[in-house]
Amino acid sequence: MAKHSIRVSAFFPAHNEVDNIGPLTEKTVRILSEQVQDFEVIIVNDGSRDGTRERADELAQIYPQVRAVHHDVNRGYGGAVKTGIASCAKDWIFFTDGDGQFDVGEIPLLLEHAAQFDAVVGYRLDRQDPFHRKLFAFCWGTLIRILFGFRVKDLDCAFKLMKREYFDGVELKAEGAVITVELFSILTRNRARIRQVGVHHYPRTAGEQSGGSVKVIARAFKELLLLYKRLKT
Ligand SMILES: Nc1nc2c(ncn2[C@@H]2O[C@H](COP(=O)(O)OP(=O)(O)O)[C@@H](O)[C@H]2O)c(=O)[nH]1
Ligand SMILES: [Mg+2]
Repeated sequence: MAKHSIRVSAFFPAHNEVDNIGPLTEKTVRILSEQVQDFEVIIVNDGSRDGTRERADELAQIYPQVRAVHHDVNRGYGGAVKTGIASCAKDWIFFTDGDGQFDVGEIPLLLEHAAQFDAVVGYRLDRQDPFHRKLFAFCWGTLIRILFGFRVKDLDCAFKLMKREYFDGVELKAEGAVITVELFSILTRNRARIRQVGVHHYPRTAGEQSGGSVKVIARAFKELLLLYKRLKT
C-alpha cells in the first residue's frame, strides 16, 4: 500500500509511565514508518519520578525520529499536551496517552480520513474504565455540550489527529484535563471539518491511573469555568 503523503508529529504525554513508553514508542515508530512519508515522535515526560525521564532519553538515542521533552516538575495532562503541541514541527499532530491504553496499530484508521478532514478524532468503542469514570465522563460531556454546544461522542478520547495550523500561534491555557475542551473549541471556532472514528481501548497493564482523582476533577471544574468566561462572556 502506498504511504500517505502527509508529515506527522506524534506525541505522548507521560507521567510515571516507565514500563509503557518503550513498547508504545517502538510500535509508533514502526507504524508511522510504514504509513506516512515523514514523521517524528515526541515523548513529553511530565516531571515523572519513576525513571520515565531516563527511559525517554534512551529511546531518543535509539531512534533518530524520537525526541524527549521534559518538565522538571509535574504540571498535569493539559500542561503536557501544550508542550507536546508546541514541540510538533510537522503539518499534522497525532497524540495518544503514554500509558498504552490505545493501540497505535489503529493510527491507519485516522490517516484514512486525513485527505478529506482537518481533524480525525477517536471515540472509545468499549471504554475500559470503572463504572464511576464512565458515569462522570457522561455528565461531563453533557455539561460541555450545554456550555459550549459541541457534539462530540468522546471528548477525552486520547487518539486524535489534527492539522497543526489550527494551533500555530494560539495560546492554550488549561494545565489540566480541560485542554481537550480547549482543543475542540479552537477546531470548531475555525470551522475545521472533524471526522469521528471508533477505536479500541484497553486496560492499563502498568503504572497507575490518575485521570479520575479528586485533584484532577477539581482542577477540571476550575479551568472549565475560566475557559467559559474567556470564550462566552
Ligand atoms: N493524570 C495525569 N496524567 C498525566 C499527567 N501528566 C501526564 N499525564 C499522562 O496523561 C495520560 C492519561 O492519564 P491516566 O492517568 O491514564 O488517565 P485516564 O486514562 O483518563 O485515567 C497518561 O499517559 C499520563 O501519563 C498528570 O499530571 N496527571
Ligand atoms: Mg489512561
